[in-house]
Amino acid sequence: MKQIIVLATRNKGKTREIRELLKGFPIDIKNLDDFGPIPEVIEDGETFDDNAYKKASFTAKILGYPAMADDSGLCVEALDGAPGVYSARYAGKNATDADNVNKMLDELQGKENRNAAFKCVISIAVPTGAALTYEGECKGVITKEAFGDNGFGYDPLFFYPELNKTFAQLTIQEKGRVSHRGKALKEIADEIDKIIEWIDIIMPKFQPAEYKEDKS
Ligand code: ITT
Repeated sequence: MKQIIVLATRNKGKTREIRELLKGFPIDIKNLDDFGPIPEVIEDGETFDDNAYKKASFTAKILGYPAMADDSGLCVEALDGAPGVYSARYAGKNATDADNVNKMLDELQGKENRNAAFKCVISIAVPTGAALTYEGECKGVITKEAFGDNGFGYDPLFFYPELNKTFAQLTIQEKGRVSHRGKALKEIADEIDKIIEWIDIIMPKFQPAEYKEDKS
């Protein structure tokens, strides 16, 4: 039987990439949509680690299954590392990808240094709160306009010099071979057997209460 792991994300782009890069492994990846409504996690951590752990452990605790969460973002040198953990909300609370892309282009207007890095932390947690952490990083350059239609988020602005394309001009498989998320997922794929064994040992086992006959 495959090990069930719940993917604790509402982001469709992340979901597509994680499912693609972990396909063929002995895990059954469920979505949050496979369950009823569950409370929103408060993502108020100051680091990718904090937020990835919050999302994974909260979901595991609420649903009673092991959960995997990805916290990621774009860190831009000329913006002192911003938007970082605030990447999803860079242009405001309900910002779309296009809003964020436009804000980034505005903020970098006239800036010479366009170096940036995508960072990703993936946490796998069980309901007791125990967790494993994986990380990946990818360096690139922010373009002066958007190129490409694939991917999501800031992909149309993230130029990857080694392939001479933006991430939005790569296929999901090409991006996965070099991206921050792809690197973290490669580590997970490399030790998937150990992870499944760890989950098996550490998952709380259900013990029915003993029935005691009342002899009084
Ligand atoms: P969940 O918390 O539900 O997973 P989210 O979109 O809010 O979804 P994050 O808080 O981790 O997730 O923010 C990640 C943001 O960083 C994401 O919305 C994009 O704007 C950006 N980002 C992360 N990885 C990216 C990638 O591979 N390509 C483009 N943009 C990316």
